[in-house]
Amino acid sequence: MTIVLIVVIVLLLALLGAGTATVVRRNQSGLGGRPSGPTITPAEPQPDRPGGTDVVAESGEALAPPDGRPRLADRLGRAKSLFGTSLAAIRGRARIDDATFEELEEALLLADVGLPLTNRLLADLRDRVRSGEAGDSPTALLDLLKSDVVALFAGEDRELQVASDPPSVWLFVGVNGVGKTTTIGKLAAREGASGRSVVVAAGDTFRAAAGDQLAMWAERSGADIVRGADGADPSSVVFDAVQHAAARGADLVLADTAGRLHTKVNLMDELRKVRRVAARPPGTVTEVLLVLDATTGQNGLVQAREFAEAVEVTGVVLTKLDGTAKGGIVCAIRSELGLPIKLVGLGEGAGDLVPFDPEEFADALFA
Ligand SMILES: Nc1nc2c(ncn2[C@@H]2O[C@H](COP(=O)(O)OP(=O)(O)O)[C@@H](O)[C@H]2O)c(=O)[nH]1
Ligand SMILES: [Mg+2]
Repeated sequence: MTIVLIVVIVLLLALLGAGTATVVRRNQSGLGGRPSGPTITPAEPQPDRPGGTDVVAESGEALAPPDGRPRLADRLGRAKSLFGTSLAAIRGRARIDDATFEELEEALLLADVGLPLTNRLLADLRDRVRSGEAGDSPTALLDLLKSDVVALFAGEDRELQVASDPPSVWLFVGVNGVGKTTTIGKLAAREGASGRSVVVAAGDTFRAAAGDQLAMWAERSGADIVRGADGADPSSVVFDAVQHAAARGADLVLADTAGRLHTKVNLMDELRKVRRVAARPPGTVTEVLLVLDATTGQNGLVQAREFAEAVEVTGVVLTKLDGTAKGGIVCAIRSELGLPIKLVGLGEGAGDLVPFDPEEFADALFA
């Protein structure tokens, strides 16, 4: 009797599964001739990766080990030089007066700190100057400003969370071109190298090339990829990825999503659905990371609010900080959105993603 029941259940499960994850492929990225169901490409065994640390990026350079990661200070070239020039002028002044504050205001606005935060920072500095904290030294004034900048990020939890019961799902949201897929690729490499087994979910089924791009990153980092046909329901792809992760005991599902749909309402509805489905047991959504492009400056803040309202965003990944002269956007994001900045993108390579470190950031800008 029990055996009959088990057989019936197994048959039922097999039938249910047939509608979704139909094909399990090995050793190919699923390009060309794909059937309409989601495709799962298990990771290649990585014989050349004892310990899983020696991943080679496309450019051929080895992934930076955790202690050899790129430093914010080295990659903030443009932002540093713009802000640095303004600061040098202020430091060169003989005393603190109205003109000093005007110059500082201009420097902060130029760096994209944004008007509300600039006003707050300056008001605080004026108070502190009045109470004699800076003496009459512009350099001491800048030191106070630097400590205010660091204090902006105090108390934020920048740790990426995992559930006690795997698989954990990290969902990536944000408009087209901000760097979602690239960030997932970098993280798949990083998490894989630190010993976690990773499944990436190609949830951007709106753009034909998005799945191929993710497949390339998955292959490089040794992660499994689950993808659907172009135009497939992204939530079913993410659902299949979670099932696949659970079945093979993987720790982490990194889920890509579309950044554009026919309408914004469609997109937000879709993201809410993806989030709901990803959170079904055995999956636990522990991170919803909003990816923002630092080079879009204040415009990014408007998009950010829309995404934050639609899905419970747990943190921000700020990409392309290497490509902007306006490093102050980091401060604006923190103060306007109240979200922790968890990761920063400093380039296109697999190793170019670092945890955000406020002290290092301030040191670099105020150097
Ligand atoms: N310089 C730089 N380029 C980046 C960074 N992150 C992503 N990109 C590039 O931005 C472009 C769009 O990235 P993609 O991941 O496709 O964006 P998505 O549409 O949000 O998935 C690609 O050319 C990436 O190589 C970064 O931190 N620095
Ligand atoms: Mg993408």
